[in-house]
Amino acid sequence: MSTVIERVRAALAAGERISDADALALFESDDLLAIGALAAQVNRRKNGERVFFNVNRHINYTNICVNQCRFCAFAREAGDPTGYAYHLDQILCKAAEAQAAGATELHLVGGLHPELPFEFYLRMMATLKANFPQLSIKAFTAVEIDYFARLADLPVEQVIRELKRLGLDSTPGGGAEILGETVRRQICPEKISGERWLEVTEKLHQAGLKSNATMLFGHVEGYADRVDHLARLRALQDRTGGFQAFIPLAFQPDNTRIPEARGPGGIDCLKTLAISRIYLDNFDHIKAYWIMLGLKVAQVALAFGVNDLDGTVVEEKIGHDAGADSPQALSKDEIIRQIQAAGKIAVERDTHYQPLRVYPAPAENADAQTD
Ligand code: V47
Repeated sequence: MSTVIERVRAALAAGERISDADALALFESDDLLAIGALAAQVNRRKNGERVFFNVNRHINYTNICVNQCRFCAFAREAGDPTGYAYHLDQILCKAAEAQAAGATELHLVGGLHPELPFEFYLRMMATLKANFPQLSIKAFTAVEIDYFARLADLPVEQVIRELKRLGLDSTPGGGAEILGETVRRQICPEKISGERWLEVTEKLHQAGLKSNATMLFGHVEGYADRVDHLARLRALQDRTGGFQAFIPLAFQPDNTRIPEARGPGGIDCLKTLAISRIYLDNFDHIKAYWIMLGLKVAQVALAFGVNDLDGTVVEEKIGHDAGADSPQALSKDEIIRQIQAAGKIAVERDTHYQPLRVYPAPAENADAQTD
């Protein structure tokens, strides 16, 4: 009988996608290096030796949230003294800093604030775009978009249309957590269902916006839940082609309400990234979000099928409130150094993965080349 590694190798050689059963068998396999080698091969065919990064800035405009997800150490209930909501000028100030630091993208997400009206988000979008037309605005998860629609009593399609008209360029992949309902009920019972997350995401794609997809792993879910999550994403991507990157998010347990979970170890992180690369044959980009993985695991992941080391980030709260021990920010030089030290070619990208600048290995890199 063939092992799963042989079956997957044969499927990949024949240009076939792997089955859910084989994805599950990969998760259950201990052969991390063989899985990694297969993922690296798939990635090399798609992306060669290039690894993308971007110069971005995260802005978490509020931590006040009507949902109290058990995995989240960032959210605060209204009235909590440690709750905050940035004024528009604070957001503009951070955007100005980002632009001055050479950022090409703003990543804006926040809690579901009970009082801010939809007009606030429209004004935020319009003002950011008017003041910083060169910055690409990646903002609002499918969960927030659904919330805005309910707040304003508008169809989701109209919410998306208005945000896009005012400057929304793409959306991040948060809020997906684990899409299956059994786990979702345990870790985030008040959040929109996995079905709804997929439905809103499909509408974003239909409106011409690209988005990402995440998966929060290493808490109460099992391997079958991860495979089910990946299967739903692969099916949606078959229909829309609207996903740019898949980002597995390693659960950080501190200050959360999942006391039984400790977060994934390095082997689980690498295996999950590698299997995602192999299974999600219709995703071009697998991103190592170093904030949650830790920089060392994120760098090693570049040999396990990953082709995006995300960005400079600058101000991260969601992972650090939950105990992430990664730095708050990375400089562009440090990201390039990490990628080059992994034997790869660092490529600064824009939001849509257009190369902006290529940094080959140091020996050939007397001067960075422009693509
Ligand atoms: O949706 C919350 C996750 C997400 C914890 O699209 C946690 O490019 C780990 O989506 N441990 C927000 N994760 C972050 C996110 C993201 C990050 C980077 C890039 C992109 C992108 C998207 O963070 C939430 C949730 O799934 N999260 N709490 C925690 N304790």
